[in-house]
Amino acid sequence: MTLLRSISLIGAPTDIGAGARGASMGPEAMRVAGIGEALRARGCEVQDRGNLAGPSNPWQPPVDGYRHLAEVVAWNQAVHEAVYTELRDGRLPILLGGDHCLGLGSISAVARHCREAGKKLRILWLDAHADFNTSELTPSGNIHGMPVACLCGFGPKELVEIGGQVPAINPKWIRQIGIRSVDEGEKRFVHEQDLEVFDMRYIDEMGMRHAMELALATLDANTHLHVSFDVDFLDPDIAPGVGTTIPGGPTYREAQLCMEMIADTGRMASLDVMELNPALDVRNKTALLAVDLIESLFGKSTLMRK
Ligand code: HAR
Ligand code: MN
Ligand code: MN
Ligand code: MN
Repeated sequence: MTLLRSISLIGAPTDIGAGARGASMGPEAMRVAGIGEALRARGCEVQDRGNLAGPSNPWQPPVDGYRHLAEVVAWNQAVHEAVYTELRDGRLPILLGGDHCLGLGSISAVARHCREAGKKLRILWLDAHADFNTSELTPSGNIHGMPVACLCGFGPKELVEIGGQVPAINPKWIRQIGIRSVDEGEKRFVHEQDLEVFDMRYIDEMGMRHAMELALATLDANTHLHVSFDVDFLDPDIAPGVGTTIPGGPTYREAQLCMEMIADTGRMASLDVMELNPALDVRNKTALLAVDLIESLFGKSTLMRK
């Protein structure tokens, strides 16, 4: 197991791309839930870089299919630089969101790092949503529903160009897990671009184990595995603290297995923890659950098996 053990926590306190206010409080809720201490207890060296700064949320309606585009660009530029710097220094960045529009800044930085380091990139997108909308397809204009499309080159110039190279990634590098809410036009686009999706129907029929075996099948020793964990991936019964709850998500055990199988690969080299909304949580339980699952991502249960 060659897990990177030098970790940098990066807070991105904004809900600029979301349809509900409150994900801006996510980074602090994760700290209060003990993310730093939990990782140190796993033997990691942890630096908390504090919070990035960016524009406040003006709470305006969409313009030409995008809400808050200029502010989303500014936040993503800050995230891109911060994540890129940590990777360049050989560290494992954990981005504490913040809404999922910031996956664009984070993953474009990871892609840039992989290009320079000659690494193969695989992205696990754990989410109830495909986040594959464009300004024509979106029902809301909320950019947290668009980061995957932007990474694949479909979006406004200012966003798709953040990592330097357009597109930042190839759709073939992505595996989506837990998907159960996709808009009509978005669905067609997911098929058109041939995203590899293990939706809840697949997980119901084949089980989390089989889904993850396939999702992780093409990793090799030269692979950088990025995990983008949208907390709304989890069933709302166990994780109510998100802005867009969708019933029928993975149970506690299914989510643990998913994280454990990722840990077993030893290839995870960067992580986003997104969409946690403390304003909608109950006594910080969703943040505590996220910390518990992140411990598994860093191998907490491995000693029990081997
Ligand atoms: N698909 C819907 C939209 O585009 C909802 C997107 C919600 N996205 C997140 N992140 N919460 O996954 O508006
Ligand atoms: Mn590296
Ligand atoms: Mn998402
Ligand atoms: Mn989501």
